[in-house]
Amino acid sequence: MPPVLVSIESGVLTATLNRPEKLNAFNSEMHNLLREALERATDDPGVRALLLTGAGRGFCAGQDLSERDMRAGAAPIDLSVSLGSNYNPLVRRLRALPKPIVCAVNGVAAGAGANVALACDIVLAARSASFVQAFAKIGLIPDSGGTYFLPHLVGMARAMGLALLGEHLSAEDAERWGLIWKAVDDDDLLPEATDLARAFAAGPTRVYGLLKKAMYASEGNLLDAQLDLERDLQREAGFSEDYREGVSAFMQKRAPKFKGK
Ligand code: LHQ
Repeated sequence: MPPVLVSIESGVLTATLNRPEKLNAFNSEMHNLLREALERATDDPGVRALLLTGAGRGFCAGQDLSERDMRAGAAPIDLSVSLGSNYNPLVRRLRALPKPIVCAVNGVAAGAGANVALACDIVLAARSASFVQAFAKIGLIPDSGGTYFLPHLVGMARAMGLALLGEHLSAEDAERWGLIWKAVDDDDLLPEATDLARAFAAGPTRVYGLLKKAMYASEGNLLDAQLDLERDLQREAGFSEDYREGVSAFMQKRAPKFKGK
């Protein structure tokens, strides 16, 4: 079985990390297939939303630790190569994808696996799932955006605790802390995440892309720059067919039929 399963239905591209015996830890083939899936999600106009999840009892355990020779005397490994060629492009791609990304965290999300989930736009997690910044436990610092996402999402005190202690944070606490959108009952996770992704795929998806751009740009902008950006992106939204349709549907008291244009 390929380490990433891809299917497209109702405008949603679902990418399922699929190395369940290793809790879907990343190897290079998984990176390659996920990159291809994200490229397809970006380029295919029939894809209007993305759903990312994992097969089996885990979401993703980060880097496959069994791939590296850590014996005494083995050549030291330059981890910046793997971050530069795989993890950083993945996080950048997720953030820049001009379509909404729903992440359904079906089980434990550890190391880079946790931070890849946090790079998605809306994170739902099964109540039995947990988030673990496992890095310090193996002598590393959080990567794949961890040192950025955590302080932004939950504040420095909690970010530091999560990173230094590497303890499991339950899905419910993750919701309570504002790390994720929602914790749901295990059996409801995939149906709820799929419904959400399908609703996005039937929504004004081009405008969602602009919304993502504005929202994420705010993390590096002061209010003045953000107001200018909103003005420019709203101009673009205002020229969209979906804006015309949204207002017409509202005035005619009917459901809008958005095309993502
Ligand atoms: C695994 C893994 C795994 C291989 C579970 N690899 N087999 C980026 C760039 C460059 C370099 C370095 O790093 C990075 C980013 C990173 O992601 S570094 C952080 C890597 N991840 C971790 O440190 C997490 C390691 N895993 C765990 O701590 C636990 O497995 C968690 C907490 C995820 C789950 O614990 P359990 O539910 O108790 O499951 P388990 O430990 O029994 O794992 C089940 C199997 O999966 C087991 O194999 P086995 O053959 O014994 O059944 C594990 O060896 C395997 N597995 N994670 N990352």
